[in-house]
Amino acid sequence: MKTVKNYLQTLVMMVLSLGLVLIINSCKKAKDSTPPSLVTVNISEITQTSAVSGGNITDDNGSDITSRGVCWSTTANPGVADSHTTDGTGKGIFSSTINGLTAGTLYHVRAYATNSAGTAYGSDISFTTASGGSLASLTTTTVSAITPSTAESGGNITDDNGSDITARGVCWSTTTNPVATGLHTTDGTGTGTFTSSMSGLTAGTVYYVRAYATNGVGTAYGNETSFTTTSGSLASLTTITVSAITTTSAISGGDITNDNGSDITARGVCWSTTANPVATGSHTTDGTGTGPFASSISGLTPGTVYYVRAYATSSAGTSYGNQVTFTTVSGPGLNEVWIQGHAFNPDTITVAAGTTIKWTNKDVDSHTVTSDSAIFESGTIGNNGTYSHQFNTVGSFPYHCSIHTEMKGIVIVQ
Ligand SMILES: [Cu+2]
Repeated sequence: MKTVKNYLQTLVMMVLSLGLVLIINSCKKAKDSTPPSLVTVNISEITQTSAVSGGNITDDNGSDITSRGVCWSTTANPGVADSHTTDGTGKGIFSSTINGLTAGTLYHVRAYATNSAGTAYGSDISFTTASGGSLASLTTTTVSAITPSTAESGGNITDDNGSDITARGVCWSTTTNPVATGLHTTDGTGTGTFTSSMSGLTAGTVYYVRAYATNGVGTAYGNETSFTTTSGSLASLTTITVSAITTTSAISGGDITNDNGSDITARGVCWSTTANPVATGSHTTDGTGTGPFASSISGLTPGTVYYVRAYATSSAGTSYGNQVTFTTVSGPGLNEVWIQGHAFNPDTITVAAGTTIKWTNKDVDSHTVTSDSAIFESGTIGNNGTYSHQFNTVGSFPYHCSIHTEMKGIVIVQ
């Protein structure tokens, strides 16, 4: 019995040991079968020859990380057989500096991590190193063809120094060292000479000019040169005699006989009830350029003397034609009714809703403005007295004088 019992005990022990070995082996195989999990860190600090990346090993999947870093290549999905860094061991985030790159070149990068199960990679990230070469070499062309508002210059790009010229021209300013982000021309691409036309200049003004050339490295400038725009002369013009005079409007205009070297940018007539009207006061705007033009003057007061001058503005300034005068027709103005000679003038007035109409009694006798349907009532209006009423409702509103009932008028509101 004892022998049998010992035999059974030994058998049980053997079975249990075998099971334990099997369990340990299976666990060990499970651990060894999975490489690490990781991602590639975005590229930063890109120069012509270097960049910074790295990785984040989120899980070693049960087996220690023995090697890690980034690998790179000019083709997709680089591996550890390609150029690579070695940046320590273990899980977590690590930074990798990539050196020895070529300027202006597309590279692919992957982080890698190695454990006993093998090497795993993060996603493929690509970037391009900074352009090679250096700023362009160029000179500024001496300024010529100077007028009060324009001038010509240009440049000669003698060398792009290894990076294509993508923009070129001249820039200018009334202060030294003009830059291409200010006033500038854009005159094509590439090396060689180019001409540039500057415009919109002010007469009799000192300007500073530099040619510029932009390549992949940045913007370079040629030597600075300066010039002074010629003094502009004011335009020569005459004022056209006033015609078609009404109570509130008239027609005039001007004739610009010579711009004297500076383009006419604004023209018209200006007017005032005092002498020597100026273009900053009441005025029309009637186009640009030389030659005759017509101007419609409106918004005038009836029976009033006005002074008119044509004006013309160029970069040299604003000049004026001869002064003419006229008197608007005496009578009721816009939205006005005169009570005159025992009659309403005009007897029919048409206005937009919301308009206030003003009656003025020009007679020695007193009158009234009395609505036929008692909507409005002025009471007695003496000599030179006035009455105003605002008409907000659309319709026809007949009225009369309650003292002289034969006097009739009508207000039509639209
Ligand atoms: Cu009356």
